[in-house]
Amino acid sequence: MIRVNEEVKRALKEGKAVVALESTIISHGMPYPKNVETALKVEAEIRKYGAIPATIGIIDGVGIVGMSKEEIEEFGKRKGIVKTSRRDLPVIFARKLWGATTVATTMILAKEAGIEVFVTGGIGGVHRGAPETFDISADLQELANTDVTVVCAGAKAILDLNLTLEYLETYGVTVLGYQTYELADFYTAHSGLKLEYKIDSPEDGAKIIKAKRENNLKGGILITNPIPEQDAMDKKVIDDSINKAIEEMQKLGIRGKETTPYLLAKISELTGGESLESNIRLVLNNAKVGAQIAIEYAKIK
Ligand code: PSU
Ligand code: MN
Repeated sequence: MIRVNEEVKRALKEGKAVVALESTIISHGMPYPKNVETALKVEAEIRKYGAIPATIGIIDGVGIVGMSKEEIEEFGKRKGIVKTSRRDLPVIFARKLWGATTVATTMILAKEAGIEVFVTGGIGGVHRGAPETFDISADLQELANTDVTVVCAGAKAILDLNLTLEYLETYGVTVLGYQTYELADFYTAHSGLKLEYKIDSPEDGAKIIKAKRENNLKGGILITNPIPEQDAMDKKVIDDSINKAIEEMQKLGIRGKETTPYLLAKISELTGGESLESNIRLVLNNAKVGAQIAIEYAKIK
């Protein structure tokens, strides 16, 4: 049920660096046309460092690994694309629907295609209030089980980051701070939460990926790369907006898979678009680091 584009197929066969990208960030994470512009810029950034991008999504029930420019454009505009996590996949495949892949399903399809490194903005995690709502992103279970390295700016700040780290620890996910011991906080660099490990360079990261794979230590690796200081938001401004957005969401009774898209859009509205700009910058910054790690990994694997 997957189709890998020719360029990506060739690169994988020759052992070159390929970087997977998700499509939920396009269809549900950002408004049109910024979503498409960003997706294409991220691809260009990955190429700039010498790796091949492979944006992943599901078209008419077929998992596409390496969408064309036209397909990305369509993902940015089309209504009714289903946000697809692991539980949704069989339905999307059987009914030949369009599915936007989340971190979880992008990992599944990347693994299937043989891609190790995947770049996104922020992963899903344990939501605030999860002890009551049980809302824990399926992304975390996927990281526990699927052999892909995810480069991100931490878990989205709308979450409970402390509980997210606890969950990752319990499920044996290797978490590495990129040039820092502090967990990145999506819109800002500082969550105040300490990580066990930092990597100093892409080579350093590649060696750890290799060690995990060589020793058959099943599961994902999470590399958290903080947003550059000049692109980060003011902590107080973003925290206030997040709290307001969560309050609003509870009033409206929004739950489940709608939570994350609602909050991202609402926070952007409350910050006058500033959070969206930060989101775009942090993804581009992750693309740079992810491409470099993929290149170093391709050299030693
Ligand atoms: N990162 C972003 N924007 C997004 C997402 C991540 O910068 O929209 C998406 C990812 O696809 C992630 C999903 O898997 O949000 C998490 O959704 P949930 O909390 O429902 O699992
Ligand atoms: Mn959820």
